Amino acid sequence: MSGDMFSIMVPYYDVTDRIELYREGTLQDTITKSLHAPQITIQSPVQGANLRQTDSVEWLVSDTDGDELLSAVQYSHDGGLSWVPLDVRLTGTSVPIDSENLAATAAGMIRVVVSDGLNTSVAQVGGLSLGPNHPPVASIVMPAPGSTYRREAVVVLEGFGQDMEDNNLSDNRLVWSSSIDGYIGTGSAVNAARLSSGNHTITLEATDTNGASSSASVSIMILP
Ligand SMILES: [Ca+2]
Ligand SMILES: [Ca+2]
Repeated sequence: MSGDMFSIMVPYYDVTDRIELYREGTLQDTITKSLHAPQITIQSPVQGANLRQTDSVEWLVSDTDGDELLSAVQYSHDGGLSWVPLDVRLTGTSVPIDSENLAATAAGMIRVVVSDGLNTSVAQVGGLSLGPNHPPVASIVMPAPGSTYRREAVVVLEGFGQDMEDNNLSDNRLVWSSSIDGYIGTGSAVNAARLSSGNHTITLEATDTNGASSSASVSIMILP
C-alpha cells in the first residue's frame, strides 16, 4: 500500500461507536469512539474583546480518556452566519490573530472545535470587535485599455467590486463615469451608448456598505 493521503466524507450518526476502514475486504484500520468527549475552554479572546488588541486565540483542552486531540479555529465577522478557518488540525492550543487580514466587525465570533477522533466539542466567544473597515477593490473587466470605438458604437462596460466585509458588492454600489460625459450608469454590466468623441477615462467607483470607496480606470477612444 502506498503512502498516499486520502479523505472521504461519511454520514455520522450519534450511535456510531466505531469506524472500520477496509481495502479489498481486508480491515486496514479502526477508529473507536472513546467514552468521553474532549473538554475545551477558550481563554483568549474574552467575550467582547477588541481583536486589534488581542494577539492570539488560546484555549485549554483535556480528555478523560487521554485521547490525542486535534483543534480547528474559525472566525466569523457576521455574528456566526459565515465562518473562515484561522487554522485546522492543530495539536497545539494557540494560533496568532492576523487582524490585518480579517474582515472588520462589531459582531465577531471565534470558535474552537476539538476532536478526539470521533467525539467533537465546541467552545466559542462572541461580541468581538475588529476595525477599521477595509475599503473595497474595484476592477474593470471590459473595455480593454486603449480600445477604440466608432462614434455610434455601444460600449459594453463590465466590472466588479470585492470587499473583505461585504464580499461581492451589489450592482447599486458600482458606478460608472466618463471624464468627458460624466455619469454613465450603475451595475456590474452597463451598455454605454452615445459617448462623445474623444479620449475618455472610464472610471468604475465601488462603495462598500460602510461608505468606503475606491476606483479603477481605463482609457478608451471614441472616433469623431
Ligand atoms: Ca475521548
Ligand atoms: Ca469594507
